[in-house]
Amino acid sequence: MKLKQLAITAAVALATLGAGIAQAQDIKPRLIRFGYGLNEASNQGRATKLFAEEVEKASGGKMKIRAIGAAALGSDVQMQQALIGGAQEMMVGSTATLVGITKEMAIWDTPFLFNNAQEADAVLDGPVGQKVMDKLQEKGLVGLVYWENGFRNLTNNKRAVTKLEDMDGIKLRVMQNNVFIDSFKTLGANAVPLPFSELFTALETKTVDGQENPYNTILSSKFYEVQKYLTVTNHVYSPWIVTVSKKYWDQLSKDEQKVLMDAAKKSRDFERKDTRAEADKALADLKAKGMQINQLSPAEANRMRDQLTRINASIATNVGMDLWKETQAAVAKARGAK
Ligand code: TK8
Repeated sequence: MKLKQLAITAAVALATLGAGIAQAQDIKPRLIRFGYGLNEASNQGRATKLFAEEVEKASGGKMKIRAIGAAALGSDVQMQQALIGGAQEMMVGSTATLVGITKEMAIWDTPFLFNNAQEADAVLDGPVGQKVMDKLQEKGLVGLVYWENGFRNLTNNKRAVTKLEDMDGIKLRVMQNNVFIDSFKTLGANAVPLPFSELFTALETKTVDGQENPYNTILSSKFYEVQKYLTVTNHVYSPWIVTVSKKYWDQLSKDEQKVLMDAAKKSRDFERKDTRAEADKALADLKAKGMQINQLSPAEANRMRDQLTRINASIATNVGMDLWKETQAAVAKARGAK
């Protein structure tokens, strides 16, 4: 009798313990490390924060985003490798830095591909944008949405660039991909590929004379502290892309995947609005910070454009002629739709 009772007590205790463990596992939230390159006080940081809040809310606290900015988890390229290997779950970064992994991403680096943000939204959120994004999967990444990095503009410390010839010999940091290197070589600059995380120091120590990025980034990364001249070139529209490690994605339930996807879409809509509002007043802000800003005359803008579009043929060859044509058709459609 006594022995039987003991056995029952032990069995009950064990069962309780087991249930306790199962419950603890249920409650323990999924921790998702989400890395990005810019500061917390940037359009990238603000949208990441919103994404984190949405994920936490929609999952009832079962999924938690640990946002880590300022490239503290590494440069774009390093984080991409960590995602592929499964050592990090999520990130947002430039499509341009993905070209080494998925060559089709170079389509977005085509100079003057989009005339305005509405064309970019239509093409990126449409079938062509999806097709390029889906190419990541075979390389171990899942793309969720495109955010706006924005139209890129030129800054440097040497001289005000008012004509093509002013680019001569300027040591210009570019993103690590051949389209950017070729673009700026074509313009006469000395193009130096560098990760974004090393850029401020490179400018400060005068390892390079200049760089190109959207107004928002020139502001949030405080490039105005180390750059005197800004030339409005709008030479290319840069997207950012939110990606998930495929190894991690495949472990998630359909519901969990949907939480991430829905939150990503909300963050995209927020981010584009926020970025555009900030960009609208950024020139005045940068001027107030002491930058000397100049527009190109229409004639000089055209000369630069002519020069830059010479690399189109090589982009088309690299991404494949079919994708090139589909993209051109999608842009034409977006342009006609207005
Ligand atoms: C941030 C970069 C940045 C990009 C660059 O990690 O490298 O110049 O514009 O936004 O992805």
